[in-house]
Amino acid sequence: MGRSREKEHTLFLEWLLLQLKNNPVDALIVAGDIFDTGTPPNYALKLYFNFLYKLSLQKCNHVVIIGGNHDSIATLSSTKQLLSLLKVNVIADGNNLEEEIVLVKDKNKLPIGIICGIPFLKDRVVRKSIPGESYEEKAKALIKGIKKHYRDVAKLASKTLNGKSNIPIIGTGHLLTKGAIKTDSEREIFIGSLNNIDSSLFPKQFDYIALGHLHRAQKVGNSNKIRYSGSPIPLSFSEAGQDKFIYEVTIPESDSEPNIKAVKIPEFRKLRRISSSVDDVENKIREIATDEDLKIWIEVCIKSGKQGEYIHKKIIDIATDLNIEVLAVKNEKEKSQLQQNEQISKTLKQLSPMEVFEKRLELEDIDKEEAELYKNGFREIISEIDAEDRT
Ligand SMILES: [Mn+2]
Repeated sequence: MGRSREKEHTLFLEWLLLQLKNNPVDALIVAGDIFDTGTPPNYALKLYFNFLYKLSLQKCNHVVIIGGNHDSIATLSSTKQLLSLLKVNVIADGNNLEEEIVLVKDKNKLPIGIICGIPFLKDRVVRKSIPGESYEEKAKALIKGIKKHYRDVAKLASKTLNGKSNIPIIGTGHLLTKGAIKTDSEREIFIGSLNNIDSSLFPKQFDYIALGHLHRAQKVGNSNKIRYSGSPIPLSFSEAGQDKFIYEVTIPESDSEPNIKAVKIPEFRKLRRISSSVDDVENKIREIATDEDLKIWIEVCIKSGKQGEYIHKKIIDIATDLNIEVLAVKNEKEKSQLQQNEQISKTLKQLSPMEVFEKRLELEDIDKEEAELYKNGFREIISEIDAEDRT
């Protein structure tokens, strides 16, 4: 929506540094999607490097950063060697298994744990292309490849420990697993039926699994020790008001379960969705008004009542007086009426590449199943492009 999130990210990183200062940990894991794009703006790079520099001055001896589907392998790798001087392990791609094994040591240099840093695994990293393979065969081979990669890393970790079973192994990865709850702002990772990857993917050797990709903090399935930490700030109005967390995980020396503490991240800027009739909208906006350092951002959905330019202007005026910024006013009624009406004329700018593709497919005389296959293929292409360098 054309707004910079620099302030919120700055405040979050300052808060995180303070948390780690007051409560030092042996290792910090950042489970991918360090940046939102392959070509991050300079302010974002500055925040990243300054954070890692400041953290290196505190007591955190290990930082593990893995690449996500939004990250460019080239961007993350370019400063990998330099960052290793600050005890930051950047694992950008899955091409080198040894690199994914990070030995965590205490202040006497004795090993106290292993972190298996598994980045977002691109198709070409885990699957050999075979000519003439069908879409389903490719998807199957991909899932097999991902599972094998996780197993191989876990095996290598066990081998590194050489029988010392009291040392915990922590896995970290960036992927979408079955049964997880999405919001509408995660860019789709779509590789075949990747949704079929369930928590059985994760090797038994792992004592805890820190996952990235989904924006909502959550457990995977019924397991307490497989978790998505979620994003530190809400990235769209679909996440408005959602609590955000970092997880502080303590793994006991005995074989017992890890101790997990969810530490709530302050809401540095409030995002709120207001759904209301025209008559009630002023009251609803007044209800959320508080004295915040950063202006509250709202999205207003008008469900009923007289609409028009005048109403939109009135909403913006009310909000401005209350130090609230209106990012969007949506007309719910109009939208549902339009959806019923087939003759929506949209400009190309309003459509996503997927929607354009779907519209084109509608012109073809093919059955639903076949159309689904084409759509899946197209999603795969989009997710590949998203993961590449974009300018
Ligand atoms: Mn992701």
